[in-house]
Amino acid sequence: MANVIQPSNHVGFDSITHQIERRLLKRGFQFNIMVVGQSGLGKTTLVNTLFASHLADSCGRIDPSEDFSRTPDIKVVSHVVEESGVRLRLNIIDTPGYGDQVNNEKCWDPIVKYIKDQHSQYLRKELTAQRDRYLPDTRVHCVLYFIQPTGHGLKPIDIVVLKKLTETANVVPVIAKSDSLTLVERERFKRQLQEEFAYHKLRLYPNDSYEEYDEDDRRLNQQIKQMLPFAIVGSEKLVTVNGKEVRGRVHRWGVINVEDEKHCEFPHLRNFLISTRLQDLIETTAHIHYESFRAKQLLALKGNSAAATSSQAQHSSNQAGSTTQQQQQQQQQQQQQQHGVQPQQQAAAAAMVGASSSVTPSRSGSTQPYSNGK
Ligand SMILES: Nc1nc2c(ncn2[C@@H]2O[C@H](COP(=O)(O)OP(=O)(O)OP(=O)(O)O)[C@@H](O)[C@H]2O)c(=O)[nH]1
Ligand SMILES: [Mg+2]
Repeated sequence: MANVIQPSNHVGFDSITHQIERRLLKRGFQFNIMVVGQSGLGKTTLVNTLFASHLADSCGRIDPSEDFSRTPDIKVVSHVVEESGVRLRLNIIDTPGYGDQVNNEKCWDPIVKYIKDQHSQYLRKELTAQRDRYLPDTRVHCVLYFIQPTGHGLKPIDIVVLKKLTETANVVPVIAKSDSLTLVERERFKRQLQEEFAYHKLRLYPNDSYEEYDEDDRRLNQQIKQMLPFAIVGSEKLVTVNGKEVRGRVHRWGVINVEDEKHCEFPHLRNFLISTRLQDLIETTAHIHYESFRAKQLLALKGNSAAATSSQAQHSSNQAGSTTQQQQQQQQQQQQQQHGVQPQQQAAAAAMVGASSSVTPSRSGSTQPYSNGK
């Protein structure tokens, strides 16, 4: 490694961080977050609680005469939030709850497809000849996965959906509506879920395999893993507690203050998502999930073009083979005229020529594109 030289006078290149900061502030940041889980677990409500503003319509039924109105399709709400001059473009992807149909097979497919579609859109833009300097990023940076507060561990549908989601995105699990659990139940449920995550080998966020993580990052990741899944409570309603307006849920016996960490872990989740891991979620999406998608797609593309070239080669070799076949037949006819060979024997010989001529070129056709690509 080159020697590090300390200049004797101030040169000024230490201002590069400010220069980068100014450029980044001008450009702004993009964060895409998705909420996934079974019906009625408070996904839409949490989205609005998280960013302290009404961003999506919650679908709870207020008037009994109304129909149950649920989030019907995948809905993307875009907002720009600004704090101390930092502009954050926020895409919130609210998904319809699943799991309450008679047949729940593949009900999560549209959600997984949405995530993959964003990756393929980005890849397409990246591969165009004249691409934009900054590609619009719609890749899902974080999936908040809602677990029902049953106290009995994961349901089979949770395991299936979590497996699918963790293959394509950063997944952060949360215990929904945790106000229905006592503190002891909540802790026990959390430990049980952590054991199940390990047993089913679910690669949840944070993923230690990311090579950019140093010792400190890995230590922090261990602490985060101990806290997952966050036991949250959501509410859009403002209530007055000690003369202060807070987001909370009013019960006969008192008020749950969503913002109070003694009541629930919503403040931990918000702190984790927005204050400490926002950049890491964006970066790991690009470097782990998108990279693996990109590599798979490009290898498949290469494989397809190799197959196409090989079949083309085979086709032309077959043509060459049939020409040879015709020549052979003519020769044999001449021989027959000379030596009196039977027509059946002639046909068998022609077939053999055809077969052998089709094998040889196809071998070279399939290997060539790979060596070209190297
Ligand atoms: N007790 C309790 N109720 C909640 C909580 N969060 C939301 N709710 C209520 O649960 C009901 C459903 O909330 P939504 O946010 O519409 O649920 P959802 O998961 O978006 O539902 P779908 O779109 O149908 O999947 C509403 O009446 C909410 O007020 C919570 O943390 N605790
Ligand atoms: Mg909803």
